[in-house]
Amino acid sequence: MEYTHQSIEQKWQKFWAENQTFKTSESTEKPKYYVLDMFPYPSGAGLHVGHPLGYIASDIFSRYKRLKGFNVLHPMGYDSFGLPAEQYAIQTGQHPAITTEANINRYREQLDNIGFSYDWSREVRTSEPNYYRWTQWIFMQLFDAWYNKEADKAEPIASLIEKFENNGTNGIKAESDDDVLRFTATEWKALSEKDQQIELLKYRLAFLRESTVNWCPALGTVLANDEVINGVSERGGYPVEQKKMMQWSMRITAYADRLLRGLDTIDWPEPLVEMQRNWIGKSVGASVKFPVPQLNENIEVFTTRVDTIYGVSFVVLAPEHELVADLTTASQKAEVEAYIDKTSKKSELDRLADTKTVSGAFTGSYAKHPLTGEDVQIWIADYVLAGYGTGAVMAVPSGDQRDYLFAKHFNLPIVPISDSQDISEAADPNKDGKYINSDFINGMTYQEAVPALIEKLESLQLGKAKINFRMRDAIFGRQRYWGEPVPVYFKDGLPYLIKENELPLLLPEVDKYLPTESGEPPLGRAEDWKYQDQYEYELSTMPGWAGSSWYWFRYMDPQNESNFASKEAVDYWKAVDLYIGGSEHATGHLLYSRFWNKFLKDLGYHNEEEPFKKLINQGMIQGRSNFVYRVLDQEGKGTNQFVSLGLKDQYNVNPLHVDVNIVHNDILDLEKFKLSRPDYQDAEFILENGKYICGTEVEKMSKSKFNVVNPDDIIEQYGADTLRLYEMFLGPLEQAKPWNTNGIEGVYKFLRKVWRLFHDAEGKFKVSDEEPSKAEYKALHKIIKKVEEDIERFSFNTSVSAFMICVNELTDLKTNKRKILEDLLIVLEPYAPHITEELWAKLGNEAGSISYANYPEFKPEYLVESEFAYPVSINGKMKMNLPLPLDLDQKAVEAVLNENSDVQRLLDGKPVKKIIFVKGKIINMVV
Ligand code: ANZ
Repeated sequence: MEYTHQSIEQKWQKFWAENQTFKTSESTEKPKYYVLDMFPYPSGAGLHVGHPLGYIASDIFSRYKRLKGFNVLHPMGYDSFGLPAEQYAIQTGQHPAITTEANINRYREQLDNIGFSYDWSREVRTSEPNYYRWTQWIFMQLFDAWYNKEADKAEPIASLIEKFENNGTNGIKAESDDDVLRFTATEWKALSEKDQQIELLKYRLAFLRESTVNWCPALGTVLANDEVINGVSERGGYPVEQKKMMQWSMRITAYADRLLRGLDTIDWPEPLVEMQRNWIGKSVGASVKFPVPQLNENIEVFTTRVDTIYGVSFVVLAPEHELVADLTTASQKAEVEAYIDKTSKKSELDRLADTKTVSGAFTGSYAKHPLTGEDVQIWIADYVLAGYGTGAVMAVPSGDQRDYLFAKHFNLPIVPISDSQDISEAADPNKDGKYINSDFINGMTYQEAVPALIEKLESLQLGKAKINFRMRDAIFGRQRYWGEPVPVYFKDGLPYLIKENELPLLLPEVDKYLPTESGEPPLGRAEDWKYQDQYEYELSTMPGWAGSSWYWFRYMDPQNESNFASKEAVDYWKAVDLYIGGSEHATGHLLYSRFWNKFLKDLGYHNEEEPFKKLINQGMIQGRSNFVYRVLDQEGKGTNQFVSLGLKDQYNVNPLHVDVNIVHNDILDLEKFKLSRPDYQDAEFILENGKYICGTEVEKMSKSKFNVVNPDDIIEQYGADTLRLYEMFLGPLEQAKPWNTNGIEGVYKFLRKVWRLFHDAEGKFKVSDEEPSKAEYKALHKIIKKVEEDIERFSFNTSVSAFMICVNELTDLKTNKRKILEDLLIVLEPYAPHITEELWAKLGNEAGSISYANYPEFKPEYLVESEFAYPVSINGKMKMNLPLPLDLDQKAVEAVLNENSDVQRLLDGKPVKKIIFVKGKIINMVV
């Protein structure tokens, strides 16, 4: 019998499903291991061969861990709320739930074909009410919580209310909005219910606030910062503008420091950790107040270089700064307003990116320098961002490049701060410029100057040390239909939570998936959709990242009706041990998940500070496009002639993408090409060596480039085991690499060779129970060791080549010994689960059990070399190599040398005075 992948693979996939082979439970003595894939958004296009790369790697790892005796949780599900299904719904009227369901079924079929060892009984779908009720529940906990800086954790809002009732705001250290009131307990109690709620909203971790948002008119929704790329929406590439709106937000900034510290405790790729660090953007500095006596106000600035304060020659506010209107004098009004108008059209990114053009406007007012008391001009300029720090800077042209350009442009004073000549390093504490221009810090080092200045500013009540984070609170709302409803209703204009036992708040039906005529989100169309028949529900839905910010918990206990997951399940599975997914989620999903994880920990629902202990980013698989070359006529018009790659330079040609599925090893299938499009029907070919060779190029895998390869087609032709091995064989997991089917035959051939080890020349199953030879054991133990080491370091590609070498060796040795083949199957099982199950069963083992076999123990003694080729020297000069058994001692070696005719010839009769022998290293004869 030959190796027939179709029947074998279908048989075992059916077997695994029917026997629930990979169903995982918590009641076992085995140690746990949790392997997670980033779950897919089920798009209409289905999977291409790039998608399963990470899934195959994680499946290999999961299967390996099972063989190593672990109780492995390896689940899969769908991130099924989101824009594409909704866009499709708008175009076609089809309910997004229906499209989503169809897409999920397609995905499931494709995933099943690859032979993954998922525990499908734990599948989750974020758009299902029994899932999103818990997303809503977490939102409610966040609404009902505040961040106590003293305890460095979130607490129920009740504890804050209690503090207000006992001591007012006295002694409270909380993360909050900037405009919180200060009050005594009596004053608090005297506040109306409404005013109390308004105040509490400034502390809640989920809260409503007016914020500047990325508004995308074409999509009719707000987008998160990481969904806007170069000023346009990530999806669709539509323009995005800045707009002020009342928005739900998440106080992720309360966790900034913990998010930063946690990065030191997890095993993630360094570039990803660095991206999160930059995104969080911790800056250690000071806030300094510049008094404005005429307004009886201070301009507060944030600076990381308080040591440059004696070089301040003006201050600059963001055009949106709240004091701008009051500061602007009558004569400057027109200019300032024109400038503000101009700025409002620029996105923050544009403002940051443009470091060359200098623009700004003078307000006409002056502030007092906090230490010298001198007047400094107050300007506005768009290089100062409203949302960062305090939205104002002290400008030091002799220390900061942008301030320098600004001063030069507007002819403002430049006050030197150090004796260094170079502007850019004028006061750089790392270069040894000395401070000048201030008796107070002259002669100090930077390390001395900073604390001295902060102390002085503190004593004047004009400044203090401050840590600033670049990260902003996360917007948590979209004006779209296909998302989780926010479990909130409004009474007197204020938000209130619905009751927990009213969850889930179901997504209502609407007649169209578009905003209402009055510009309200689509949920505004739902008829009679009111809380207790009278109160308006929140009409925006949760953002795409809500459902994915906690999904790994739901897999632990997916059917739980009374909790997001039971305490027992959470205590057992703890955190994800290995997480594999794309690097595009660096600052979105991976940051939000860490935030929600920490929050749920603070409330006592679990004990893990970090959700994903180890993370690997799989590299992108790019497409490998093929081209044909259409010959052009004199006028440059396309003819029906196509010239092969090697001859194309002799013609005037137009390269055209050709579907990679009708090209084999870069050779075009001429008949299929003619059939592929009506205008190719009469195509004529200029061939080389009787073949049409196509050109190639590596590009993104995309329909428009005709280079999409569907895993189903590969599986049909070569089988899932070949696909799995081949995807790994392409190169290191983390690296980007082009898909290239050219080498797949080699992998397929390898599996046929494996098959043949178990069969005789007539194809009859035949293994022997004889004791294997040393050479056979050696080949086996080499692969046992290699694969174990490779998988532990996530180097999957190197295992595949090692398998090939091993099977070649065993083929040469004509191995068919059970003792060798049985272990070989176990080692190969994670990579090629179907063929190994089949052969395992043929060996007479209990069906299906190879997934739970024991990974063979590596025995080093089989690899110990028994022979060594000694370099033999005479008087220190190397003369020859002499292979000898390694267990020979000096005496035995001397005897061999005496007998050996080659050695004797070299000695040419000279008497040997001494033989220096180092076991396993050298022989030197002194004559
Ligand atoms: C005076 C100074 C002198 C500064 C000097 C730098 C160099 P990071 O590291 O990014 O936190 N800054 C503060 N708020 C700003 C805002 N809203 N928009 C634009 N720039 C702002 O940098 C903080 C520094 O960036 C601050 O320190 C401030 O300029 C500026 F030789 O103050 B510095």
